[in-house]
Amino acid sequence: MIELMKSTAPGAWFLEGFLTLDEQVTLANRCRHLIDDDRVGGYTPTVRGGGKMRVRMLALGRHWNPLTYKYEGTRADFDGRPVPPLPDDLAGFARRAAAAAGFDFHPDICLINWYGDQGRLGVHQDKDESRESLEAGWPVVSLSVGDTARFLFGGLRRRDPMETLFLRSGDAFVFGGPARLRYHGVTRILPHTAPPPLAGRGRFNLTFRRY
Ligand code: MD3
Ligand code: FE
Repeated sequence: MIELMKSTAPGAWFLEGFLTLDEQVTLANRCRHLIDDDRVGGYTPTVRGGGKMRVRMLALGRHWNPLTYKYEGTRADFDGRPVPPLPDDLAGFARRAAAAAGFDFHPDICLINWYGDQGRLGVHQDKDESRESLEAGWPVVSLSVGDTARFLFGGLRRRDPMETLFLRSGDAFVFGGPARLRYHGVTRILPHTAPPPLAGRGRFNLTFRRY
C-alpha cells in the first residue's frame, strides 16, 4: 500500500493511502454498526441558532455538545444517554497514524461523521478540547473511508486564504502543533468515488482527539 507522507504545512501531515482496503472495509463496518446502534447511535445535531448539521455524528469517549461547544459525559442536547466508550482497536489506528508523524498520542475521544451525497461541514476551528491539550499541541488525527471529500484548509484567522485538498478513502491526516487551530471545512462529497467494496455507503470520517 502506498503511503505518501507530505507535510502540507508546519504540524500537518498528510498520509495518503494510510489504510489498506481491508482496513477501510473493517472501519466502515465498524462505524456503520456503531452509528446504527438503537440505544446510543449517531444523530444529526442541531447547532446554536437552530440549524441542522449536514452530517450524522457519533461521539465516543466524550460527547461534543453542538449547543454549548463543550465536551460532556452524557448526550445532553439529544437523548441524555451516557457516551459510548472509545474502543481500543479504533484508537489503535489513530496511534499508528500519529506515530508516523512523530507523536506518541493517546486519544480519548473519537468523533465519527457520516456524510451522504449532500453532506458538508462549515468552516470552523477545533478548539473545544482542554486548554492543556491545545497548549501541548496534541494532534487531531483524521481517517477517511468511503467517498472522496473536497476539503478546505485555511489559516489561523477565518479570513486567511484556504487551500483545497481531496480526502480520499484510506487517507489519514494528522494536525498537531502549529496546525492544530487552523480553520477547515468540507465543501462537498464526490458521490460514487469510493473503492468498489465500499460503494454506496457515503463517507465516514473519524477524528481522534485528546481531551
Ligand atoms: C485541521 N471533520 O470533525 S477531517 C471535524 O472530514 C472535522 O469530517 C472533517 O473537521 C471531516 O472537526 C475534516 C480533517 C480535520 C480534522 C480536524 C482538524 C482537519 C483539521 C483540526 C485542526 C486542523
Ligand atoms: Fe474540524
